[in-house]
Amino acid sequence: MLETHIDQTLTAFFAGDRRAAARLMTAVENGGPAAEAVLEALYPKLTGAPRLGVTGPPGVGKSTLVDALARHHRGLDRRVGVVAVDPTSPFTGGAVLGDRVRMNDLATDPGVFIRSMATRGSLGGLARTSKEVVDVLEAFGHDLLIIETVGVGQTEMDIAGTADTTVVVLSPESGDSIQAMKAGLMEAADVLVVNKADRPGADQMVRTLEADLHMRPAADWTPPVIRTVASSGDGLADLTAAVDAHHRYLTGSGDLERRRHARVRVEILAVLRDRLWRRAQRDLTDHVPGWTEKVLAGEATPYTAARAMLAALIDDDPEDDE
Ligand SMILES: Nc1nc2c(ncn2[C@@H]2O[C@H](COP(=O)(O)OP(=O)(O)O)[C@@H](O)[C@H]2O)c(=O)[nH]1
Ligand SMILES: [Mg+2]
Repeated sequence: MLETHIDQTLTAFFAGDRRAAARLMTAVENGGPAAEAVLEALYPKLTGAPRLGVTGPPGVGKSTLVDALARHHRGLDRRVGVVAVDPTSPFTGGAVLGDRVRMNDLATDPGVFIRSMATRGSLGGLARTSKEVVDVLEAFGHDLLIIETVGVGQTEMDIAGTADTTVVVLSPESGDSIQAMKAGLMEAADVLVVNKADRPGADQMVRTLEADLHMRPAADWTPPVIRTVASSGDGLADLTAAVDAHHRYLTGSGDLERRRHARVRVEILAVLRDRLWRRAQRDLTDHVPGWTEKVLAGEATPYTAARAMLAALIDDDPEDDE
């Protein structure tokens, strides 16, 4: 996006134009200098609105639950922004469709903004820029941000780093299939949900989870286990109450501030890493073949080569950075 376009789009965005919001999210997803310009302009407009992460294995009803939560908060006249991170389709490289098509009534509600993102090849989890996309939604004036991700492997930790409160969703059917990821999921959970409570096995699942929680060392916050039927809205009020209670706990204990502190720290390091990497790619690529020859000829090691290139990069005038 060109600079003049960025300025025009930002003006439209601050006037509440949804298409401008979508364009800014695309710019942010594409990364590079345009993304940085957008995020820098938005940063002062961040409100600190609560961020709710919803994660868990595929098929447990996360999207249905997120829809139901969004409707619930709309009923309280809150504006809701949703980022749904979907596994990348091997065929299109895009977010799996179908998921968002369901949200018909929400899609036409100006108080709700739903953005789907692909995971870009990583195994489920947060797309690298999803935090920045949430920033755009927050600066747009949403009162609540919800991030839905498929929980596999490292994701839970990612989402815990992005959200204030992480809701881990399971269903009676997830039983055995979740054993492998259960430890990670449970560790990330601030609130546990057994969705599809209309299905057999829900009570057993709740008991198992509660027993697992009792095995954990005592902590100031023990995740409550909530039963929901996302498709009918049963348990939604309990879930909202649990999330609110967790938010009060976070505020009262100082944890919210600590989490946000950690988030900014990670953010600074990520920006630094991106900038260093961009400069390295711009300024060092030409030197790599020469060093490769030297290493192969026994005149250098990969370590002396990297050290020399890094020293050259740092000695360069930082003013020529774009
Ligand atoms: N019986 C029942 N089905 C549900 C419930 N919640 C979601 N589903 C269904 O489960 C399937 C997967 O739901 P979805 O929200 O796409 O799951 P996700 O992959 O975790 O996002 C869909 O067919 C939903 O209609 C529930 O509480 N009870
Ligand atoms: Mg889903």
